[in-house]
Amino acid sequence: MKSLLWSAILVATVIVSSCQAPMPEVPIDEAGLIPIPKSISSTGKGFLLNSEAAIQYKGNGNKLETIANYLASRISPATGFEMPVSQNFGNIILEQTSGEASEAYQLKVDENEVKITSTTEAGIFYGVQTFLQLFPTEIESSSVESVDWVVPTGSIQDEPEFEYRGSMLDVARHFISIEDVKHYIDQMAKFKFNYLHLHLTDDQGWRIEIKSWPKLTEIGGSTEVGGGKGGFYTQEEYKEIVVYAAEHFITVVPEVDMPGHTNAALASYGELNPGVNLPDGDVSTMVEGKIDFDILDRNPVPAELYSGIEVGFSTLATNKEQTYQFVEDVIREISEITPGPYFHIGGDESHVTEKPDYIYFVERVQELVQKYGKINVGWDEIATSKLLPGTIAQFWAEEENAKLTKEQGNKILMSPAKRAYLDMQYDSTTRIGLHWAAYIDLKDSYSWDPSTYTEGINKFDILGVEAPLWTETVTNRADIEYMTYPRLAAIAEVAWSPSNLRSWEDFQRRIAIQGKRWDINKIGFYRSPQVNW
Ligand code: TNX
Repeated sequence: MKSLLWSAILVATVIVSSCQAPMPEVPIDEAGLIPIPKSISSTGKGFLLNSEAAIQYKGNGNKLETIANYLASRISPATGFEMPVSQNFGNIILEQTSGEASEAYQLKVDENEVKITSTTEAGIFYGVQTFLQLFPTEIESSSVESVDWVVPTGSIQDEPEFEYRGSMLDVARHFISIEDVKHYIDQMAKFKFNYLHLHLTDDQGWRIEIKSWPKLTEIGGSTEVGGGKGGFYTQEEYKEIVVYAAEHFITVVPEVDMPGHTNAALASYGELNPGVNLPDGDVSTMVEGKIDFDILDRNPVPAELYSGIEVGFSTLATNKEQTYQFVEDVIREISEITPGPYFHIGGDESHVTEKPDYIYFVERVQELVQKYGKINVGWDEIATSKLLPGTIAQFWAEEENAKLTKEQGNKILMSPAKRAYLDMQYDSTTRIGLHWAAYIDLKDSYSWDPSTYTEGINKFDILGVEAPLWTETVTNRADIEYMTYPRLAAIAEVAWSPSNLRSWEDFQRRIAIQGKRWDINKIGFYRSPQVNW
């Protein structure tokens, strides 16, 4: 009996002491962190999260409580722990410190306590993402898992290389539901992206309610590539996306593509179409079967709705005042519901706009965007016109345009199609996607450096990096996920981490750990043969 008691005590002691000094699966500097932080130092022990764990937030920011609740909501489901949030106590501390505002954060984990500090709430949110990636992958589970929730100890100092880290969703070619956009935001946030660019209009669809021009969505929103029923966001729904994104420290950048890529608008309002060129002074009327060019010019017929995927055939009439009234109304209404600093005016592939008309249009529209308090962004072609100070050109195709941007003293957003386009096929067998720019497997999206990619363009000319997902061939959430992951994680690291810390071999190892998380999240990512998943 006595010996039985002793052995029970012995077993209990072993259990308790092994709980007190748990070892993590891997040390902190071998964890699967993406993007890789600027500096990591390991102290080689473990922090065991148990049912007593609590989150404490400190500081003045009014979003700190939201961040703390977010962290709790990411930990509770898999652990089953309650994770109370308060300003008074907790062994997981989120602290906003005073000092110059920066996205940098520090994360310190010791055996008893976890502390995340930053001078900004955004920085704390990034620290939270890093902390979550240090947990066993089962933390992603939506139901309770019996796992030792051990986090490796040590400290991390981190800050982003580029201030703009974005992805774009083309909701025009195929409409994307609010639920799918939110789901995309959830994933972006995990990799510390901070801008979501919404390509809201194109030849095949107009996706945002404009109250002063209601037919844009009534008619222009009624179809999509392939002839489906399309769709659009009401202004209230758009605001809902903006708020949801902001809760994840992501700023929405709305794009209205013009003067090309405008067939949906041209189908909604005939008067936006260029008329037939009038012979000088011709005021002939429609008599005896002859066309009245004057009337045709004032009232051109609406275009047909379009559901194909060719580009470059449409243009707004750049020589009519009515067009600028239209453009101003659109910019005003969208700017009013967009708290972020940027408004994207498109400007790509306007192949049927005469060059001087294009330049006149882009210059005039930039002024309108500024009038409503926003900073212009446009595809790289806009650099062929005079850019206003502060206007950003988004490099996708023409290096020459990137150079023109720099020469004008403006900054560049890097989205080289050969590396950053999420709609390119991985290889010739990929079931969807295009390949006009390149086949892009994971290594291609990872192994490039924005600061050296274009000759003559260096870090100081670059605002950041963005990965666009064009949706000509992408029709649902499964398609989105298949094209986006794992490549978006590579782009996240390209945008966040300094190039001297990046290594493809190490990324291969870390992305495989990320793949386990995606599996648990039921994200249907592409299992690139370049990785041992
Ligand atoms: C080019 S990228 C486009 C888009 C297409 C995309 C398809 C850019 C500014 N224009 O209109 O959707 O290629 O990859």
